[in-house]
Amino acid sequence: MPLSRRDFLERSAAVAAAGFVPRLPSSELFADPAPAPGFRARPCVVSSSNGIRGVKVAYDKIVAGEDPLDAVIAGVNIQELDPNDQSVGLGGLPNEEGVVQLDASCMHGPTRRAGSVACIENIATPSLVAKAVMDYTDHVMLVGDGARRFARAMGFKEQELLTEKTRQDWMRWKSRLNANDAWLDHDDDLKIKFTTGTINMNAVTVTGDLASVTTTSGMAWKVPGRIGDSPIIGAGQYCDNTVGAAGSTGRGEANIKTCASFLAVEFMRQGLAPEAALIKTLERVVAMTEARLLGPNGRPKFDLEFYAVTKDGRYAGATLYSGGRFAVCDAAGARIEEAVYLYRR
Ligand code: SD4
Repeated sequence: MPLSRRDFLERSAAVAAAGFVPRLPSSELFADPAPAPGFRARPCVVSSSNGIRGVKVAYDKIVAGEDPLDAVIAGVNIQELDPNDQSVGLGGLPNEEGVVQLDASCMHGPTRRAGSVACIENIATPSLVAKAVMDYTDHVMLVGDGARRFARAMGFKEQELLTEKTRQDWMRWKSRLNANDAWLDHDDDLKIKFTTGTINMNAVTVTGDLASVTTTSGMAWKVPGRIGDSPIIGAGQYCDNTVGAAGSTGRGEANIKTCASFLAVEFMRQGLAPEAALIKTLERVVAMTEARLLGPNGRPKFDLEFYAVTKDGRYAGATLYSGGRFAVCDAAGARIEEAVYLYRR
């Protein structure tokens, strides 16, 4: 005979009062196997292809015994401070009002901590500000003016991040927006119409300690205040010291909806190789894509890239469309490799 709700509640209360309700502490529910004694990983750093200089810097640091998060942040700082990389930090493409607004986040596997800043202005290295949020506050995420003021308090120097080149690109974009507005069109070709860029970098040390970081100027010409996936823990990057780390570049709006870096790490936790984990993650992204962003063949009109490393040092890069590349550095040196993909272009 089925139990009425009242009977059920009464019985449950009696069982609970008698102390018989089976309960597992969450640490046991989610326990991951501890590495075997003598465990050794293959140290490795993996990143988006613009990190080809940075992966070497980060790799040299982790094999010298430095902390994996300090190592990957040093790796991405190269791009953040390079005025010619128009996808991050100094020289990053601005929002529609010509203001550079940056996003970054990081995770430190061994201590299970995370930090993030979003929509921060005037600070060239938001990855370091994200780490400062992690190191010096009880918070995980600071945005906008609060993030900038925090950075100042931590000793970061403010500077204009719009370079002459990005200012001109922005003005060209603006003048071409509408043939009937008051801006005269330039004669020169507009090379940059709508671009994305970003750097994500993940590392594993010889002892299997992991870290991840993502930093970006986001989508060029975005609506002021727009925040992408890069500063969202679990979207722009994610790291679990028992499993691996993953991060992303590309259309952030697609990534946010699937918490895709978290998902990729969870697929690796289930035992999938990094390539398979990233492909399954891309399939989820496609399944969650709204109709207006699908072409007639049912495939997304945007691209999205993922990078992952496992606790034992296996790695992968994956893209929606063929032709994607990523950077890696391990004992064999720094190099660019072809990413696995979901669709042939
Ligand atoms: C964003 N994911 O803000 C970033 C942009 C990017 O390659 O990665 N572009 O959505």
